[in-house]
Amino acid sequence: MKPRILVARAVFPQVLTLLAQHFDVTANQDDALWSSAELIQQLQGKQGVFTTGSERISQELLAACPDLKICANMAVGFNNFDLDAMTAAGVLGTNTPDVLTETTADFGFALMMATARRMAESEHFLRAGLWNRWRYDMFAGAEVHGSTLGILGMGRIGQGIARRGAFGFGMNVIYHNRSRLDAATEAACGASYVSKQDLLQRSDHLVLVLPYSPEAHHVIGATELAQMKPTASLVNIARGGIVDDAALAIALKQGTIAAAGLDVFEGEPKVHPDLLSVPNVVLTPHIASATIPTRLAMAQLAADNLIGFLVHGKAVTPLNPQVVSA
Ligand code: 8YV
Repeated sequence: MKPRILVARAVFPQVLTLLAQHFDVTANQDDALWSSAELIQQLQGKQGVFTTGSERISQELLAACPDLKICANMAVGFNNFDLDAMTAAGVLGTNTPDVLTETTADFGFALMMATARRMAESEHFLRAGLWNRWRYDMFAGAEVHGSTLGILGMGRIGQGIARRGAFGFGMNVIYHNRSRLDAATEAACGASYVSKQDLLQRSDHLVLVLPYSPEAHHVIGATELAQMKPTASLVNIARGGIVDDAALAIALKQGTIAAAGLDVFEGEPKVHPDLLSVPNVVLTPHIASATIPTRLAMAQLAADNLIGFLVHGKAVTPLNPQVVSA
């Protein structure tokens, strides 16, 4: 008998076809959004689940789904997993690193440029029929080339953004991270390590790429925003909750910083109403990894993790491999 799995959200049909070769698959191609009680119900008798960042795997869910052996997230971030509870319950978690690095770095850089050069704000002005003449300072933004790019969180995606800035745009790239990179990696991405305070004070464009954790909650709030340059822009492609969105809306209104670009939000898909009414912010709906080849590679890797583990006993990108060796 084939193992039974749940694919919790709509996914590329070819990935479902691949999964169906190995598993008895329950799919959700209508992309219904289930409550945790509904997810628990759908998971009864399932050994594996294909999740996205939107499905929370909690201790309660694990306790109610004793057959579950693996949760394969189609995301590099896994803050929707209670990984400690999964390890304690003997459930493997997997994510999708590497396949989205360059695509996400492209987007982070694009969002930084759109924010600095006021692309969304000026486009709205044009669409509203307000453009009736050229003016010397109309939507004058901040310089990108030659300016200082700050990166908070220097993992694979942060390094990709650093390379783009240093070698593509002649930017002075500084970063802060929990641990400093080795000299060769710093040189390969053209970045210098600074304290968090220096990063806040010196960046013309500050891009956040750190993973979410309770320690990272509101790492950028009113106090940090007050340390930034009034001409600076802030970009968050990491996770909602890393920035205090209410404090950011106030900072944007008051001119504490010049502009922001946000792809992730606290409590998304809800967006803080004050962010919707300030003009100097570019807002996108969590699409940093969204190209078809990359999303397909992510879905395929999540599927390979399910097949690798449930069929061959070895996942490709496990998060808590100690579960398997235990
Ligand atoms: C996903 C992401 O699209 O990989 C991540 O961590 O944030 C995005 O690439 C999103 O989490 C849906 O799974």
